[in-house]
Amino acid sequence: MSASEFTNAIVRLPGANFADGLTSGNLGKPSYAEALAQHGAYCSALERCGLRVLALEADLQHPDSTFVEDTAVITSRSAILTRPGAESRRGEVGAIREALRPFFEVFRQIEAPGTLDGGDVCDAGSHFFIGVSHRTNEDGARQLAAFLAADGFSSSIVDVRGIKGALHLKSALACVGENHLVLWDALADLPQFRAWDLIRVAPKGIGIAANDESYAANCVRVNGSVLLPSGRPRLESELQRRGYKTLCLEMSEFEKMDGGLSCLSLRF
Ligand code: CIR
Repeated sequence: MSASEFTNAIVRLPGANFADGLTSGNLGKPSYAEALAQHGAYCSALERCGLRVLALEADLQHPDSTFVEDTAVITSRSAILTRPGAESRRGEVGAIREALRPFFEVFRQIEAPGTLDGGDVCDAGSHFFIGVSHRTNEDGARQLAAFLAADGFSSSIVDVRGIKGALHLKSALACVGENHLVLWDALADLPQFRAWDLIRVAPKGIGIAANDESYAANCVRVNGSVLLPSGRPRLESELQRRGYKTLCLEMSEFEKMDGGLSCLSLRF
């Protein structure tokens, strides 16, 4: 079950050079004005869920820095600073450490040769799933598992390197609480998820959603609500059917840069 009672969030405004960040997609160039508007709506949604939102200024040195989630893993006991897999993103971490300083006493750091992106870490309550991806390597995953174990959390590794389209584990997996995982079909048969109730997001839908809803696997439980990208009615109704309150957000400009809902904030 996900520990989803949060009081704070840290976000960073997208910069005017946001479109210069890393992307593998072919969805076109994002509009800065629309990204700002979508980011504003995202922050308002977090506030509506009861969070105090600390919004950091845009960092033009790092066009991907609005995706703050990749720079730290937060547990109830400590803040673990990452060493992002993309070299262009490593300089984002220092400022996040400063922003987190007032909130945490215990800081840990992933060290070379380990690499780890927060997008590869799925907090499922007392257990964490750690993705090994093209960003997070085995050494980074092992370092994180050791830090988590020291704090009393179990973890398991999920290798997503062979899963097409999965930049990170959380591109394809979310824990929404009450023993429910939202995940891509491609992960559904793995033994790591056997004890969980699975809500599958298939690449191609049927009926009311014939479109590809896979982007919505990156949804986020925030206190009483599940935030998900708008335009994915099949997942939305699957969540509602199980009693979840849903809140849909327009995320098109972040999707163009391979970013999902979870990566726009650190929640604690
Ligand atoms: C990157 O490629 O690093 C950014 N353009 C997107 C990062 C998205 N992060 C995430 O989903 N946790």
